[in-house]
Amino acid sequence: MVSIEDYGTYETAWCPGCGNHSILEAVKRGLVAARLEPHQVLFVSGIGQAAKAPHYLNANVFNGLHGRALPVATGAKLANPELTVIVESGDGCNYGEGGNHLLAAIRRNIGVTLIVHNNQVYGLTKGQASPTSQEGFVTKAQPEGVASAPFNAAAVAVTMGAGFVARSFSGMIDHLAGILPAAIAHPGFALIEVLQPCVSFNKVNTFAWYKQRCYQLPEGYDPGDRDAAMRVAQEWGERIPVGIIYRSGARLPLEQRFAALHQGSLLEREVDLSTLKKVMQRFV
Ligand SMILES: Cc1ncc(C[n+]2csc(CCOP(=O)(O)OP(=O)(O)O)c2C)c(N)n1
Ligand code: SF4
Ligand SMILES: [Mg+2]
Repeated sequence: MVSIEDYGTYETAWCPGCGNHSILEAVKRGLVAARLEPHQVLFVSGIGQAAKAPHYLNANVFNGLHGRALPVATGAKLANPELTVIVESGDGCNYGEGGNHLLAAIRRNIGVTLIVHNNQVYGLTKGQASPTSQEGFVTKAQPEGVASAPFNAAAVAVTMGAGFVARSFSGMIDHLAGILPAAIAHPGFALIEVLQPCVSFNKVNTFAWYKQRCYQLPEGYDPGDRDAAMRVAQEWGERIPVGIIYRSGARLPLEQRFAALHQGSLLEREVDLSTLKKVMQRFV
């Protein structure tokens, strides 16, 4: 039986007090709760402090380019649908440079779980504004304060009909560990946004700032009610809801839509080199 030790313990390069430490712990606990062995899981990440998280896990890892984790994860899932594919990266990586890939993943409904560490800043590159930085947030690169309105991923995901949309907070390890197995079990694209402090470069949205605001969705909340989910997803400010905001199994995942893939995974197929050569000849 899988245990938390199977996922290893490694020295990290994160600042003491960074929310990433708790997220890493919650992810390990969530994988164990999902009864997944390390060899059954592939983590794909981009570049950033959050994107280092899979480096500290004993599982399969592909570390791609900044903003480009989702296309790699999509390819991996199509080639081997048996694999549990998880993308883990930051708000800059997934909502900025990789923003269009996020929209494509939702539209395609690829069976990948996306964990976004949202610290509302670019941590690795030392504190520039990210797409989720709040208006007026002052940085060395934005000395007059951020002029753009922040990106609300949960609201966008619900609007676009993503089948699993959740939010958690690095200060709630059990909460996040509880959501992860549900996201992994969801057939199709699942988004978990995790709010986290960056103690070095975000002195506004601190641990206390999130702790004061984050509240768990009440017992009777129905994540199947899309209108309610639209309202909840847009709530941000003095109160920030955490939990499974929206869940719907209405759409088939991308990896189940192609007739060619019904004959077994690409991974298991023989490579027919003679046919491949004939195809290549046409381009000579
Ligand atoms: C194509 C490309 N553009 C920009 C960068 C520089 N870069 C690396 S990490 C990063 C931002 C990281 O922010 P985020 O994704 O929020 O992660 P965090 O460090 O906050 O966890 C940027 C802009 C890069 N490495 N590659
Ligand atoms: S700079 Fe911020 S995000 Fe990076 S390790 Fe330090 S606290 Fe965490
Ligand atoms: Mg960030």
